[in-house]
Amino acid sequence: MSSTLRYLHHPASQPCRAVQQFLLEIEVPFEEEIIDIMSGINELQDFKDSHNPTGQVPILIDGDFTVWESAAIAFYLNEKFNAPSNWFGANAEQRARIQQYLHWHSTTLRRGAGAFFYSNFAECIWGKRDYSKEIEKGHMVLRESMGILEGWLSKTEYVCGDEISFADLQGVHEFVSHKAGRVISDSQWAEFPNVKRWFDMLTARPHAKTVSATIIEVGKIRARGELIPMTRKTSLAKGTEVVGSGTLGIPYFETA
Ligand SMILES: N[C@@H](CCC(=O)N[C@@H](CS)C(=O)NCC(=O)O)C(=O)O
Repeated sequence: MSSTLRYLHHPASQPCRAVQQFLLEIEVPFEEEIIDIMSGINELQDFKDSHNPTGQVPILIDGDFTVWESAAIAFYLNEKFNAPSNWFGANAEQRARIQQYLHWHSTTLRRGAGAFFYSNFAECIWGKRDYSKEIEKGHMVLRESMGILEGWLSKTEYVCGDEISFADLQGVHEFVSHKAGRVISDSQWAEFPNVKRWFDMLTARPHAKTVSATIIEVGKIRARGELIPMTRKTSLAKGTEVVGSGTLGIPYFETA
């Protein structure tokens, strides 16, 4: 007997959007539950005990089975619903390429999210402060990552070959936030023409547009100088700070 999948997520989150788009692309029905990470409800011990010890989203619940970490969720969906082979690879080499991307992604491009978080959300949590070191760190990681992506994308249409895979979704949603938050200037984009070509191609997909609508709106609000209401006092991009122990949920500015 199959139960309805529960997908716990937040539309401002890059890995959440990647998985949500994957669910839509492979046409798997799900019930969505938005977890208000702007309030920090996800950091409550109850939430961690029942859903994810890291307190992060996305999370997938399939009956008695709960899985978190976006790449693992997508892998599970791919296996369980026998998704078309382009998404996770048709043979050992393609599967390895996609895994290679996903591991690379989580330690590089994903870390560049600090450039978005500290230029768009930090002020909403801690007020106006000097976030330049964190923003600079994010930009450094982002620039290095874009260089690697440019190399891949100069040879193939998509990051892992000539067909779209989950790697593309994982990658492109980092850039959707950067674009929404005006993180990457036109001159930076011009240095990486293949990344730009790929970004434009991926974001033209109807499901990419659906899952990105909220963050684009959030970007417009911030561009007007208005704040997004956030009642939490901790970082929601843990691990991207320069000083502090964000992974323990300790507010950076009180521990620095
Ligand atoms: N490696 C994780 C990262 C998940 C992640 O960074 N989630 C963020 C949103 S983008 C989150 O839940 N932040 C809330 C918090 O840390 O309190 C994945 O790919 O699923």
